[in-house]
Amino acid sequence: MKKLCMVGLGYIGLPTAAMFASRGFDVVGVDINPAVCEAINEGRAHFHEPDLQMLLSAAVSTHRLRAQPEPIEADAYIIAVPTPFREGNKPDMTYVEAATKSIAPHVRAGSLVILESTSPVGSTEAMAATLAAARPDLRFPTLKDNSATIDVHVAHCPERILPGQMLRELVANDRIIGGMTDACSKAAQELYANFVSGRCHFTDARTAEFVKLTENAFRDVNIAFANELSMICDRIGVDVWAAIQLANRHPRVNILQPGAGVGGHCIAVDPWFIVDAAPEESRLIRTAREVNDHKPMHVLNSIRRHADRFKTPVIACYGVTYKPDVDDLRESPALHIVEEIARWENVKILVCDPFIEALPKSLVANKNVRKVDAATALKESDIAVLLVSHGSFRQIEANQFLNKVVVDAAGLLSAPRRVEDAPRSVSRL
Ligand code: SAJ
Repeated sequence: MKKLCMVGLGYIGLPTAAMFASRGFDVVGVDINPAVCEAINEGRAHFHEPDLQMLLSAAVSTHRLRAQPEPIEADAYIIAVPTPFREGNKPDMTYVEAATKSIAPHVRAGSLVILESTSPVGSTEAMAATLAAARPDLRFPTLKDNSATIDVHVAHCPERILPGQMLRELVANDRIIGGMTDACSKAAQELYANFVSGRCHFTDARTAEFVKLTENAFRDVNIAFANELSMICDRIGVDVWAAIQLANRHPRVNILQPGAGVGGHCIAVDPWFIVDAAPEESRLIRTAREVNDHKPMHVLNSIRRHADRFKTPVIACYGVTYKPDVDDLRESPALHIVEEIARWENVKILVCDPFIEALPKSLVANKNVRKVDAATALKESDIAVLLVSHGSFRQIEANQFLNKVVVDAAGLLSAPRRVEDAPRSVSRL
């Protein structure tokens, strides 16, 4: 049985580790967070993702996956740790560096080391150099010599899976395989062939790093276009959702959806890695980031205008996660909006989100904020702020908001079928 060491058991590492275990690998997952290791060893996923719990339970109960704080000797290592940014929108590679150093004593001739974390161009090379410095007894690849004899294969194979559809995409998506040398690419492809049914595309490590950043920057720029349209439409009094829907009837137009802003740990972060590498040339990518980062403020201004018409408004906020149908609050623009409203005087806030069990930590201290179900939110609020289009919210009939003021940043009430279904006052953002 092949042994795999997965460093980082978060949103990418855990599903990937469980998938390898399901294909017969002996998987040791490594995480610096003891609570994460404990949950996994009890067979509990520490976040919600469709079918993950089932896959994990099977992997743990068959002893094919276990979690611990330290790496061990293995045939293959995958590093899937966070790559956030720090002040000045500069990439923070400390987790990748620490993970690399932690595996260095354990790699041996024949090992394969893969970096899956989304990383700035040059990171895989830097990872190989770190390993080489720690292990002078082994030969590591360099980008300069494709045919050199090496002991350890090193590659960048960026993850591309979409939260909410991770397990399906893990298997079905094409993969970019960026080996430091051709032999490294081949070794990495052989590993992923154990479960990937999509195609594996070979390239070099630097191109693979850039491709991944480009994918997320593409999405960010396109969401920024939609968000900019929404703010223009708000000013000129056009329903942006209807306008986009109609524009998309053109065979070569495919505009994405506006929203409360762009959240999560990927799209809102990765474009900065490109801007950091080539600031003068990345004007569009930087502007897109700025447009998307400004969108929550635009939504807040609209809520403020409506709230000012009430003495003590009760504001129901629908959705706090970073996107629909996930329980992930990381960099959530919706949560940021609710946190801001909670600072206002003389407002009461009802938070309604079927994906969270309790109020997020950042809101618990606020006495004017309560977590409620959808029925209570509807009954007790003056203003409905629609922030995330969770599936259950999409079932709510527009006429339920008839006597309310609505700020719709999620497109939930777009183009009501009958005019009489329209709320008393609605701002579509
Ligand atoms: N959003 C919009 N309008 C849209 C689509 C998304 O406002 O039309 C918002 C979402 O609400 C959310 C943010 O953008 O706040 C990001 O959501 P997302 O679904 O676009 O992407 P992520 O961050 O969940 O996952 C992305 C994916 N990348 C691409 O689609 C190019 C995923 O495939 C990557 O694996 C992931 O980043 C990652 O880990 O890099």
